[in-house]
Amino acid sequence: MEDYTGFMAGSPFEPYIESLRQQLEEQDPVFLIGVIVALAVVVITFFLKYFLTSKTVRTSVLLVGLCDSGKTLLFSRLLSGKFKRTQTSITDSSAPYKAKNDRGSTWTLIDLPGHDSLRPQYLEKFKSAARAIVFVVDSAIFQKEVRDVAEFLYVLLTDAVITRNAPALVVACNKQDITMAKSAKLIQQQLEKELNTLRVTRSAVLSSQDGSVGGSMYLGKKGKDFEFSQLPMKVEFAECSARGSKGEDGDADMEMLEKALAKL
Ligand SMILES: Nc1nc2c(ncn2[C@@H]2O[C@H](COP(=O)(O)OP(=O)(O)OP(=O)(O)O)[C@@H](O)[C@H]2O)c(=O)[nH]1
Ligand SMILES: [Mg+2]
Repeated sequence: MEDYTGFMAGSPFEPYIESLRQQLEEQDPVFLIGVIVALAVVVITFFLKYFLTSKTVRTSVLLVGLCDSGKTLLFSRLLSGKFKRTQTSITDSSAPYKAKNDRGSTWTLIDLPGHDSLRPQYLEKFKSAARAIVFVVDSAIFQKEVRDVAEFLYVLLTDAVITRNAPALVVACNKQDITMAKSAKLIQQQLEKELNTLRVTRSAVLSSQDGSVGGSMYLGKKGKDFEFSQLPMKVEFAECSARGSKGEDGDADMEMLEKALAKL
C-alpha cells in the first residue's frame, strides 16, 4: 500500500483496497483474462447495439400507404417536381432526396408498393432503416377506407422495431385538390377513434402480461383513449396534393410535407 500512497494513506477505503489487491493477486491469471474478455464483450455489444439503432445510421424516408393513395406521384414530385402518370407499383423504388434545409440533409426516399399482398415483405425489408415514415392517405375517399387505413397504421405502430427506433411519422393527407377531401384534423380524429377500437379488439385476441406478443407492442397508453401524442415518435399531419390545384401542368402543393422532411 505504501507504494501508491499519497492520497490513499489514511483513507477510510484503505483496508478495502488492500484486500481487493490481495484477492486479485491470488487469482489465477486465466481467470483474470476471462473477466477482461467478458467485460470487453459486454462493452462491444452495447456499442454495436447503440450504433446499429442510432439515428445517424438510419437515413431512409419511407413512403407507405394503401394502394392509390399517391405515393408514387409524391415520390416523383418530391424528387423532380414533375407530374408523372403512374401505375400500381409492384416493387420498391428509391432515390436520394435532398431536404429543403440549410444543412442540405440527403435522405434515401423509398416508394413502397401499397398492395396488400406485397406490403408486409417490403415493410420488413426497409423498416429498420427508416428515419421517417410518410404515411400517405387518400383524403378524398378516406371515409370509405378509414378501417383499412387504421389497420395498416396499427401494424406499423405496434411493430417492435418501429417502436424501438421511433422514426418520425408524417401522415400525408393527400389529394387535397379534390373538393370532397377530408381535412388533416378530421383524419387525425377519426384515426384516433378507429385505432382505439382496433386496440381493444386486437388486445382481446393477444392477451399478454407484459404487453408484447410476437414482436408487437401495446399501442399508446394503457387505460387511456388512444391519441397520437402517446406514441414514442414525433407525429405530424400534413395536408398535401401531389397533383396540385392546377393539375398536371402545375406544381404540386406539398409545402407542409417538405417542411416536415426538412426537420428530420
Ligand atoms: N386528384 C389527385 N390525384 C392524385 C393525387 N396524388 C395522386 N393522384 C392520382 O392517384 C392515382 C394513384 O397514384 P399513385 O401515386 O400511383 O398511387 P400509389 O400510392 O403509388 O399506389 P400503389 O403503387 O398502387 O400503392 C394516380 O392516378 C395519381 O395521378 C392528388 O394529390 N390529387
Ligand atoms: Mg405506387
